[in-house]
Amino acid sequence: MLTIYSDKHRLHHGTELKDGVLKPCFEMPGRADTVLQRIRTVGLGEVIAPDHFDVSAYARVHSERYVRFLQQAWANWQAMGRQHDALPLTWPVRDMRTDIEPIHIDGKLGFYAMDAGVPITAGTWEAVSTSADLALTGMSRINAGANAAFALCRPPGHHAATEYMGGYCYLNNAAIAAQGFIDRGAKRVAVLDVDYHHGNGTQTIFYDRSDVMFISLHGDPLHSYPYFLGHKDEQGRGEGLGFNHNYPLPHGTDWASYQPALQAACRQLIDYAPDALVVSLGVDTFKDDPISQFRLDNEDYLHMGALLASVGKPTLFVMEGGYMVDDIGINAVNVLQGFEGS
Ligand code: OKP
Ligand code: ZN
Repeated sequence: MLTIYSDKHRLHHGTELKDGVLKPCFEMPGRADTVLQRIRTVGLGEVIAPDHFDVSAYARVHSERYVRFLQQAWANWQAMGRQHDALPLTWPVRDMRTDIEPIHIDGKLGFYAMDAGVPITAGTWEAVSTSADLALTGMSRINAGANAAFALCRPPGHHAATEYMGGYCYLNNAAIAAQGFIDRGAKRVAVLDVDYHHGNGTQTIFYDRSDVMFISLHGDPLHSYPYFLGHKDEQGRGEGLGFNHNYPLPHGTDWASYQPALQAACRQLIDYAPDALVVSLGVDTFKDDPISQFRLDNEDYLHMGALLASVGKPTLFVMEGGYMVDDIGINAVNVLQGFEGS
């Protein structure tokens, strides 16, 4: 399988507010390095650099003012004489106003963020725009006839919505790629999100649409981040009603209880008959993941890949989460090898 990768992910490495303490993010450069190393070890296939895309491709699913904010946030932060990572601290909850964008950078950060897990640093824009380009390059290769591709994205994207970042995510790589397929003539595209965390950003972006189906298997939001979206009764709205499917699963879910949910999701994908499938591939469902609560084991990811292949559609894999750095390479590449039937 073709992999799209860039070293530019290393430009982004920051701190997050976790358990009341500012710590290095679990989402760190070593993650992508480990996956790339595994790809080379097993000889998965060619590894290519991304093509460059215009920001207008990102603005197909994000607002223009949000993309501009991401581009300018570090400069605005630095202009205040600050040197540490830019992090939000004040949010417009419930009855506060969201119709006026603040001018002060602290106001902008809260306005465009859902949590304090999204540090903006000097290299963040370069890394996140390149990450989106990886997904777009994979999309364009599949559009040109490839059966599958793996965009080794870092930072991940599935928590980022039209106008906000969150949970290590800035630009929604999977959504940008799905929209890319539509913009090149696809009638229907499906996004299947197997990351441990609900893909709130992707769901929200396509919630009113029937041309992009979203299906997510994830830790029940009653107990797991992102807490405020991902319940079963979220099925889409208007035109999009019936084109959003959530499978919230309990703590301790292992392959025996995960497999039937994935099977059901694959049946829905087959019935929908999309022109292309985008898989938001998080492997934080692993038993030893430091921030998640499922119990999948290394070889379960081979079965996951085989099940995804049974959908029988051109498939773009987009890297999302997975924080047990020692195993992220084995687990992610097992999905790709399982998909290829090896
Ligand atoms: C990202 B992905 C607040 C952020 C809490 C939540 C984990 C984000 C997971 N400080 N972190 O879905 O793997
Ligand atoms: Zn995750």
